[in-house]
Amino acid sequence: MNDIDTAARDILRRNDRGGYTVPSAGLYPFQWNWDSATVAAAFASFDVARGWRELETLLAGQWRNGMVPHILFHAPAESYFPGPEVWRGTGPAPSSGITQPPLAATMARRLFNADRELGAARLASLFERLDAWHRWFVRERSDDNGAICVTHPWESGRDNAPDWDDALKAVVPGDLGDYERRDLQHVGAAMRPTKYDYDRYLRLARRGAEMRWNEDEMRRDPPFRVADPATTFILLRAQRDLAALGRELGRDTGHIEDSVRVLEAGAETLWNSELGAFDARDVLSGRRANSLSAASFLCWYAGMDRPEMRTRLRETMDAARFALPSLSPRDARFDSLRYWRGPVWPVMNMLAGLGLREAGLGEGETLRETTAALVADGGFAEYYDAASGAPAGGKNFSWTAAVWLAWASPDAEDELWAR
Ligand code: 2M8
Repeated sequence: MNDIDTAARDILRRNDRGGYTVPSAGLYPFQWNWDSATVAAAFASFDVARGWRELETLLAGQWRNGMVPHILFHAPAESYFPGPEVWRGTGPAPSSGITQPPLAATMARRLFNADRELGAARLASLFERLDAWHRWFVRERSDDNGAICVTHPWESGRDNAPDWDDALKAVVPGDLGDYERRDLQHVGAAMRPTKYDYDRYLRLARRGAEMRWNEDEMRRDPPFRVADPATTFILLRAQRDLAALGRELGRDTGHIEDSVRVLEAGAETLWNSELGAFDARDVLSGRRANSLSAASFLCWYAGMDRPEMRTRLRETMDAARFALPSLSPRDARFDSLRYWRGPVWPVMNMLAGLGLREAGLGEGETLRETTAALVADGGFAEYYDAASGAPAGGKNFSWTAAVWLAWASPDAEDELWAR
């Protein structure tokens, strides 16, 4: 254990609200779905039971249809907008009405590897919930080809990625009345999505709330539905991991293995031959986003490989001062500071890096070293400016501390990622 490990554990303790970890005090004062799953992976190194608790708290928010919300509003907080009064989630606890990329099963596998006896006991009650969530994804978010879609940019976790720009033009914000963004009280406007984006985020949230998040109703004439490489790759990986965990528990996993094959075929349809990379596709217009992004490089994490992707990776790493930028610096829309339009995100580096390592590609180690240096120099930032490496966004950030502990630290226990 090194000094940065100690500081990272301290952040997780400080952001612990009792059974769940907030991403960052003030800026994000609730439980976020894929942040929590990342935090659970970090607990595998020093408090396995607490890691399971993180996932249990998250999955306790599951809706009857299987959806696991992207935010659970466990306790009131004034420092964030839009809160529960906008979302009006219909699950067992106050929540949003959309989900986020399903990292939980993969991170549960790391916890399981850390203590198999405890893992078997804790997983027994979570397995069905994870399975139901993954089934919900396939049922409610597949396109006709088996790729997984997002119905709100926030559902992707990559909120203002250029992947959604074209599709968002079809969302008419209408009269939203006055609303006050609270994110700008915590971080500079140049780091955040624009008002143009926020108007559309809000319209989509209000539409869902008005329809009481009834998926059948929302699917009629949807304003936004985009097949997302990151969510597709993450679900594909999560299904592989859930099947492995299910076999450990002696469960029937045939339907999960079938789903893996459908998702693989779905992911193939995200190939953009002009770009030479996996890319988002607007299901409503059929148009491609034409973005070579960090999402494209999650193919190895999903167990998929393409010679062209290896070339794109090398080109992107050559063009970037700090890898991986969330968007290729060669793209005209690249912005080194603005959130998901260029900056380096440790969580994406970890997922891409794990896949690269499993595929035997040396770039995985380069990503790990770059991430470790960014954290060592800049602290546990939400993300890092892709041009300068400067820390950006929120401070004392849980998932950055978690990525350090689970993967970037020289003392991270790599064997817990064994598959
Ligand atoms: C960011 O998203 C939230 C909305 O969900 C926001 O900006 O208000 C994203 O980076 C998302 O991926 C992340 O889970 C969340 C909390 O860290 O913040």
